Amino acid sequence: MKRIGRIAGVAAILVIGLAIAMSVHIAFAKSRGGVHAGSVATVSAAEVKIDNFAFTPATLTVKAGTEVTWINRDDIPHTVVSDDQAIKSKALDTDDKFRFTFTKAGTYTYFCSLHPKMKGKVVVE
Ligand SMILES: [Cu+2]
Repeated sequence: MKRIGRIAGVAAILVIGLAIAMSVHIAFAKSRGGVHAGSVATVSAAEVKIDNFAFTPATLTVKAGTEVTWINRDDIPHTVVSDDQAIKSKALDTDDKFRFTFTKAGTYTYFCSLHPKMKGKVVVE
């Protein structure tokens, strides 16, 4: 429980930090006469849930530049490892997240190294 409390604390600090950074950025952009095209990067995001020994959605289709977050909603650890090992998470405990930004189009198949029957796919357009 102690460890979970510490992780939650760190996560809260990160979220608060991000919120401050974003509001500062927006305030700065406004002070310059509004947000013009290109001043704020368009970041798209997608999420894959890990639950009951499965990745959901099993096939995720995103645009290049998308940050994908895997979140483990299972009560046992899982990993996210691409077939070519280029993407490799640590063991994710319950509610742990793993993020990867896909910059190149292609089909990325992955699995859980702890339970190799768990497979998923990200299609980057
Ligand atoms: Cu697993």
